[in-house]
Amino acid sequence: MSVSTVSTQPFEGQRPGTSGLRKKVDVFRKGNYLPNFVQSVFDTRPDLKGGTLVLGGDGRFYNRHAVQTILKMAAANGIHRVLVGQGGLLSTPAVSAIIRKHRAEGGLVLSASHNPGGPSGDFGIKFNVPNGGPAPESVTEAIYRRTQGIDRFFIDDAADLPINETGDYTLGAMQITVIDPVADYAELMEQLFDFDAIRDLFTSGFRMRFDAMHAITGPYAREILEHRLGATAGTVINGQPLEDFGGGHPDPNLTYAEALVEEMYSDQAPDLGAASDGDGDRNMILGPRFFVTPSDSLAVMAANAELAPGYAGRMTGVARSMPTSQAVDRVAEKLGIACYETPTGWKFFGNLLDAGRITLCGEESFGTGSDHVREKDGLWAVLFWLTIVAERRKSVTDIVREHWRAYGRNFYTRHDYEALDANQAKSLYTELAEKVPSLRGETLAGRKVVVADDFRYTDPIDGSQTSGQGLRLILEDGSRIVFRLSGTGTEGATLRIYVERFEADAGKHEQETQKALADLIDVATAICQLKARTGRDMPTVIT
Ligand code: VG1
Ligand code: CO
Repeated sequence: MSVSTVSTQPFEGQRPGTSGLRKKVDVFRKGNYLPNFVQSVFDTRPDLKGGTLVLGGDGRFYNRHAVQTILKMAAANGIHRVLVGQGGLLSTPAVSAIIRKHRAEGGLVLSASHNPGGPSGDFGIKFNVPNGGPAPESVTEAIYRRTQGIDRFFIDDAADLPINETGDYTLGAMQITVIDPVADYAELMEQLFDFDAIRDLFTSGFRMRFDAMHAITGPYAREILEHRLGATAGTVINGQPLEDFGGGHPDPNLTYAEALVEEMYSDQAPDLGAASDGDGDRNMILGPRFFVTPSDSLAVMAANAELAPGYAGRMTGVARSMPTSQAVDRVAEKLGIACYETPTGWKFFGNLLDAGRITLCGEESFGTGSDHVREKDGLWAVLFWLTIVAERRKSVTDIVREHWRAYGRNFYTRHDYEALDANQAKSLYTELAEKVPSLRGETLAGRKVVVADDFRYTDPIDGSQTSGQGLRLILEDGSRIVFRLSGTGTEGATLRIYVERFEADAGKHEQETQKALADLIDVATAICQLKARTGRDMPTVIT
């Protein structure tokens, strides 16, 4: 084998955001942009030398090229073994499961998740640590610091590796094992859920539609839902991973999962609709003409966890990201288990999961997961819902309505203003951050403001601190308005406004969400002077 040492120069802006380094494909294709970042990971993670690396991505444009480059760099950096998904494919939760099962020293996930793909879309790369989860900030910051001083990288001059068939190869002293992307993951799911019970549900005539959005979950969903669980062929739509996701935006929400939403709101709607995102860690759950908010989904799962074999009798606690609604808090209180509030991004759940403090966790952004891996997990959430339906034999809608009757309803919405001018958004946010503390004690929408701050978090396990995690206004009745700037976008800036209000009165649970929250939404947009500063008065996406 012949290893080259290639001299290089640092690029600006290689600091990972909420979830990895995400940029336009054009940026990744510039010179040594990708090798610089990968070498920075290898340089800051000495354990990888002589160790095992898991490698795969969501199949978007540039995935194949990046896999080849990383394999050759891994060999040149003395990695002992790489487990790579066939065709370079692996979902984010599968990477997490494989790192854990094979005790790997880390993994590289190639994905920009819910961001669009294709040559003019986005690409991304994320490093996961040995617990299977996204690297904590201390690690991403070390990688970032390294990118600022990098002056060389190592690469093997080999020809491209055959990754289309499973099997073992060597590249110099490094072993490459091309694995079936689905096998380990499917086996884990069989341990957590009663597949016989779900199979019976399908046999009884239960119909579902799963929209893989031409992203990574297609092969996983077909194998698990159609082959192992007996859902009828055609249950999975858009199941073929495509480099540009078929031109779509692989974000499973009411705006971008058009085909699914149209069917679920038609007279032919199946009993359950679900979708996942680019890299397979998000999920959306729908009943006929009924949308389950991700915050409610987490609460319903926690309340019904005893029905799933993998969770019965072992719920220690739950966690949610700060902007996620407080619906799950009510369940935790009733169950008498702990409930933690963390900053946005899955990396903040890692320590709590490792320490056994929590069993389930989730975010309002269509993410739910548990201690089975260290990432959120789209298909897992779907299997959890199928379990609840199979055991209770009730519709998705009835399950949620009954939940509201038992716990009260947390009306919740998120308004995203995407692709704002970056400078305008920054100045809006900076000035808002200055103004927020002064609102404490004021009256907004008829209620007194009791908390007005910028959310900061101290990790209860390792004491690490994180600040600047979102501006909060909490009113005396528990209602909340939260502002955040996205850390995953690649075009301009995205402002997210989260609004929540609790309603105990079951007679008022059927209100339309936007109406139920109208006064708080008006207050939120007025406080940040949205229209005057950005020219926008309509969100890009409402969830
Ligand atoms: C968004 C979500 C956040 C999620 C992150 C990664 O981040 O709000 O909850 O963890 O995406 O999800 P931001 O910074 O844009 O708000 V994924 O599916 O992109 O890995
Ligand atoms: Co994702």
